[in-house]
Amino acid sequence: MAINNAYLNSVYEDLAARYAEQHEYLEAVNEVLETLVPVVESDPRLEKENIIGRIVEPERAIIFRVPWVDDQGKVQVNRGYRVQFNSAIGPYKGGLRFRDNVTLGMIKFLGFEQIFKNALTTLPMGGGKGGSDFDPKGKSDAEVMRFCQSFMTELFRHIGADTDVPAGDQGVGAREIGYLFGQYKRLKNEWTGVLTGKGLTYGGSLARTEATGYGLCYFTNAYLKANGQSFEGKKVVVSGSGNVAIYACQKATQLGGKVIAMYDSNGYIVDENGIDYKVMQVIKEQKRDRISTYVNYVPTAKYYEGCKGIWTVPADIYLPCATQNEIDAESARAIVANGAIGVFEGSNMPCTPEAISIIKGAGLLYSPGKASNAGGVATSGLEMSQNSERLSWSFEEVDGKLQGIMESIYNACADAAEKYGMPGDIQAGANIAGFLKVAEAMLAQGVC
Ligand code: NDP
Ligand code: 2IT
Repeated sequence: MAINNAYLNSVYEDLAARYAEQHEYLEAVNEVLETLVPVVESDPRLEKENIIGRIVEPERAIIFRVPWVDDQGKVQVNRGYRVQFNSAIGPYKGGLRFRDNVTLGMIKFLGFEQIFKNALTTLPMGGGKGGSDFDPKGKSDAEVMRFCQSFMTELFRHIGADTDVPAGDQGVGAREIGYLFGQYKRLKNEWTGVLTGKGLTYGGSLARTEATGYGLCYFTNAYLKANGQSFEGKKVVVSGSGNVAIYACQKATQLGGKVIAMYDSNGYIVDENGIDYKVMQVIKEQKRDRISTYVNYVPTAKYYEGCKGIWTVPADIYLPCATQNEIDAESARAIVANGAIGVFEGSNMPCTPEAISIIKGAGLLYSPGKASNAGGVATSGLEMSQNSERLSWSFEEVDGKLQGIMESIYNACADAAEKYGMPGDIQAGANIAGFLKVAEAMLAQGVC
């Protein structure tokens, strides 16, 4: 659908013609530009200085070959990416995704989202993202290590504690960050906080592992509270069973909710007694196994093959925490039919544009990932601060700061929505509040 402003529409149409195959990137750009109409109309500098035309193009995109040797002695080749999207407010910052479906267009969508998310945290971080079409699933530790060493052997020349600070995302957890950090240190002969999500023995921050899932629940709690609701006694569906999902499950439970369903890419489990995040930690973090094995630990749970059915499980609160476009129009209709209170995004862009319209159109609460999942990168920012001052803060200190940041992000989104005439629209508020900070910095820095 055309964007209701000639300038915004022409920027979008130009991108759509140029990058037709990068559909996730175009989806992410369209979603932001649609909500910026009142902002562009109220500030002529944005068009005059072509801020929109500049912000949608990455400052730099690096694509490289990643050769590595598998356990059979065969040479494998993957593609590596780092998109350094915007450095107006701080060094590029954002995760690395290792999954077989990774493309340049996917990394560009994630990097673009990261610009606004990082701005919302109030910490000085620009936007970036990277990754590879290498999937650690089913690989041995030695294969993952050789891959990570090869990946970093190229990436190291482009990053640095004050230049670009990668972290984890899908397929990149503590193990991968460890191997990447070891290789960076060896190549540079320098110990710096060049990656976040590090282990606690070498500069990692307490609460970073939990941060995205906890942050999602802190944000959701603030949003629910503003609408006279809470997690107390509510049924919750959490999609995914990785880093974000596991700690969303823990925190939602601590806040009084009951998580009754979760999935991985093969299928979903349902347990009306509440899912035990500790069992999920054992299955996913220790054994790297499939969610179907949950029923062996907890016999009251049931396993269903395939993912889509999870959205038909009746619940009050839906927390998508797996991947992009996991909620389509049909799933959104099921959520609405279930009488849900709202959908609060833990993953990046989990709802298709049609799904968002259906959810918002039915009057449900809706928060976009760039606001509600910002706790991960915010805590990465806190890890950078601790590395710079050569100190480690306690779990309580980091967790307390995280909670404060998530509440302030909710307030910033609500305030921006109100100010631009869309009260209660947290989606528009997130885009506008994130955009304004970056745009002001770009205007101040001239044409660059
Ligand atoms: P993980 O790799 O730890 O977990 C990903 C989970 O999603 C796994 O359970 C995986 O299943 C599932 N999944 C992936 N693709 C699909 C699919 N197509 N259909 C169904 N399930 C799928 O990643 P994270 O938990 O770190 O990331 C989850 C989401 O949160 C991503 O969108 C990420 O960008 C976002 N995010 C992550 C942050 C972080 O700090 N880690 C911060 C902010 C956002 P399987 O095991 O079968 O692959
Ligand atoms: O999408 C995200 O915000 C992340 N994967 C976390 C990025 C980070 O730098 O901690």
